[in-house]
Amino acid sequence: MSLSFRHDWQNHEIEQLFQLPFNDLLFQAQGVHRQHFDPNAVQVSTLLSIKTGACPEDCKYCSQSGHYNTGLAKEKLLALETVLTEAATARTNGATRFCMGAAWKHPSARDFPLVLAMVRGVRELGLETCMTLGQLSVEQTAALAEAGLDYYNHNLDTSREYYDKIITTRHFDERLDTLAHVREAGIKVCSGGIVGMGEQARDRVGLLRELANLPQHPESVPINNLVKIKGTPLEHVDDLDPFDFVRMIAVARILMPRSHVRLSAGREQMNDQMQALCFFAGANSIFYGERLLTTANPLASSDMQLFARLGIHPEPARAATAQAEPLVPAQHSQFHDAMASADH
Ligand code: SAM
Ligand code: DTB
Ligand code: SF4
Repeated sequence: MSLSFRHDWQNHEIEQLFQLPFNDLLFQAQGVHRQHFDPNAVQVSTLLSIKTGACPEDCKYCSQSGHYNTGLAKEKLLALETVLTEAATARTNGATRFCMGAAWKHPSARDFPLVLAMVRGVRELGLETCMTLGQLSVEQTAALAEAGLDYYNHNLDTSREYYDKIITTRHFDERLDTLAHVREAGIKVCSGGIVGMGEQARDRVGLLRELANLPQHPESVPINNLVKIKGTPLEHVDDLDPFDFVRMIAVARILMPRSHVRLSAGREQMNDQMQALCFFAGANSIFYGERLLTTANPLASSDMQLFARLGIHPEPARAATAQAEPLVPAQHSQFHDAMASADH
């Protein structure tokens, strides 16, 4: 899809984009955005943690790592029925994609059949499916594709150089291997990272260069602003300048013109003006619903009001799930009903 775009970005070129005057950068990003997307449409996904906590990985930002005492209640893999009930609610509320996340290094052979059943069940509801389960083997990736998984989320998180300051239990190249398996199996790729983890500007450049220079751009690029979790090593890290977060979105938009750039974790800590700037910089996807995986996200009703105030409408689901039951027509979802009655 994005093969006609550049995949040979050099660090100095990306640095030059970051160093543009803010208004020049946003003008350029908005221009690119308008060439490829409806500038007033934002894709909405809802997240569910299907298996929470006690993760063997030591990601320094994460509430779910078993290496830190974050006070999080652990949960076993959810039952199929629970997941399908949550997915049906998300659909009624207007989400078009349902993303399921598990705190695993990789899925076990014991749990995998249930995971596949979740993909099939959510797809049958007419939602696009996304999973994030950690590292995958070629066989597991093929089975997920066969079950009809639309997207796999696997973030590079930060630059290659900063990676081992954040995670020591897995390696950057292993992340790239899983992304290659996902691509080869024909599943769409969702991959991005986190900023505000004490990284340098060059690490933000490096992360975006790695993503943009993949053989094909990820269809979805989540940009997370660190949600600081008590008990993790990053609990007291300095805040990123909010303008640098907006710059990150804008540069991602310019480097990956046809990807959905997701304004991901951290919206709960942003005001409406900041979110509006991110949309102007080219963000065109959000997580919608009151929870991310383990932390709070803005209330669905606040997002509906924000969309209405900005004249933004939710993007309809793509034809990817065409064989499945059709989505609730957009104008019949609660999202649209509420937007129609929100003050402009
Ligand atoms: N365990 C799987 C993995 O790490 O690939 C999937 C779930 S993991 C929670 C998904 C992504 O959420 C991480 O790669 C990271 O980018 C993001 N994330 C996790 N905790 C976060 C936090 N406190 N703030 C911002 N983003 C976070
Ligand atoms: C992504 O890039 N961000 C989401 C999703 N992919 C799985 C997760 C954000 C997690 C934020 C912290 C939490 O709620 O635990
Ligand atoms: Fe585990 Fe994923 Fe959290 Fe890392 S980010 S500790 S792999 S749940």
